[in-house]
Amino acid sequence: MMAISDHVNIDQFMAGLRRRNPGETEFHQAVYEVASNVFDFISNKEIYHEMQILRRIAEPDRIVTFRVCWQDDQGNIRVNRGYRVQNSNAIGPYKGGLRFDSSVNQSILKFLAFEQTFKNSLTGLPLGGGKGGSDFNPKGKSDNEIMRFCQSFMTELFRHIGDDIDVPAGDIGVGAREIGYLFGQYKRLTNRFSGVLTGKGLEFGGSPIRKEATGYGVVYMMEDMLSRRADHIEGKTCLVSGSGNVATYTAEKVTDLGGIVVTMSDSSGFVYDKDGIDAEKLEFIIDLKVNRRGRISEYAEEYGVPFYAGERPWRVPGELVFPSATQNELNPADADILISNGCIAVAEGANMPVEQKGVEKFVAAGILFAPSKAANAGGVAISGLEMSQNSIRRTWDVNEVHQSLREIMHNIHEQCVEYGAQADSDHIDYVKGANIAGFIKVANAMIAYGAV
Ligand code: NDP
Ligand code: 2IT
Repeated sequence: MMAISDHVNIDQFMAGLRRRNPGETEFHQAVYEVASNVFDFISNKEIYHEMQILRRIAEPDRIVTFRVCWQDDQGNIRVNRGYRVQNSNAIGPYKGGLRFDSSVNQSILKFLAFEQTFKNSLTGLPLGGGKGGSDFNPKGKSDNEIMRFCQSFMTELFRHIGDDIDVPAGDIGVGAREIGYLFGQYKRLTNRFSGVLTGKGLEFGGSPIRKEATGYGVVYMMEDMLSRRADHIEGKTCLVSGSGNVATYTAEKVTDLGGIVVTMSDSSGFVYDKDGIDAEKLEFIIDLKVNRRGRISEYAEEYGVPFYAGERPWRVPGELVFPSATQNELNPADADILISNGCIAVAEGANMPVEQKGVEKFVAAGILFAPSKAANAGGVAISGLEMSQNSIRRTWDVNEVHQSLREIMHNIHEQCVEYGAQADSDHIDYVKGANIAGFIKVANAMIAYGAV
């Protein structure tokens, strides 16, 4: 057996990872963030070194890529690339969303599948980690084009998934409409009605609260962090970015709890409504984004508030910050501005929305900072409960599922507190807590399996 001092250090580990995965910057970023905590934690735990646990989690079990050929409304043949990254099924079937966005590439999906592995572990449910999607750009496509694309995508993907194998769900560009088309095609190809996808419509096996779960969960995480400091959301000015699934239900729950959401955004800019985006205005946004697939600038026209084209909301003063659009949407300079404008807490709704150096600034400033793998785990948690309901062929009551979401988020908060507690202060390092708590369960399962 190697002596501990012979093990690679984090710089050597990262150099190897970069060499094996050239150009995959998002993947490097996500692995580094976990490794920087895990290396410390395992420094005196020989078995994790001996079994090469982190090295193995950072090498996906498999990656499937495939051509997705479809016809647009003009009859043109179009070609996109489909992917499924099956990162780890150490503690359950691969589980994670599908993203349809022109930016999708292997690096982004590997980072998301890697993160998902730890996030799913934090939920306490038997869920492995995966992610998939396509560089297909849904913007401006007709309903029929979306349907044809989804059918073609599933015509290859169906070979690689299954209710006990790999269970995809939504992510950017994949919502209820796309899940309906994907599930319809899976059922047609296999003649099986199973829980192979989550986020399904309530009429065909979907779970109550799944639609709301990610956003609500993010706010519950924020509530728990604040309540540890005897503080609360009520009366606080809140900045939300994005106007999709996560952002919308984050805004809804913040408003329910008495917070004031003053910004929302999309990929073209942000709106600033100093009076607050209340429940009625949020209905407008849901209709705009889900039904009419319009631009957030239309909100500014409707309510006579400013729209800032090409900008993100981070220079608006706010106490609570919920980045809920996409990765790396908040940089270290934004973090400086937010800190100097009185921000007290950040909960990441999107996956890895804050750049690593931005995270370090928030943590160093003593800002409460809930990383995505903890804060946005409510969505996949309710996906896990959707799988349970599908397995027993029952649908649970909405209140029961909602209560479970609350408990799961509370439990995630407690795990972060346990593993993120600082020896010399009362401050919790939620980033460290989430990384270590998420790692342990996966790592111990892998040790039990031996070298596989
Ligand atoms: P949606 O597609 O519903 O919404 C995405 C939102 O983000 C839209 O407002 C979109 O604007 C905006 N956006 C997308 N890309 C960019 C960009 N490059 N710059 C600025 N804005 C952008 O996706 P979700 O709400 O589902 O996902 C948002 C984030 O949350 C992602 O990081 C996702 O991985 C994460 N997440 C999602 C979960 C879920 O259950 N859905 C669970 C956990 C995390 P536009 O309308 O212009 O495209
Ligand atoms: O990033 C995520 O956790 C999701 N997109 C949800 C995954 C899921 O399987 O519900």
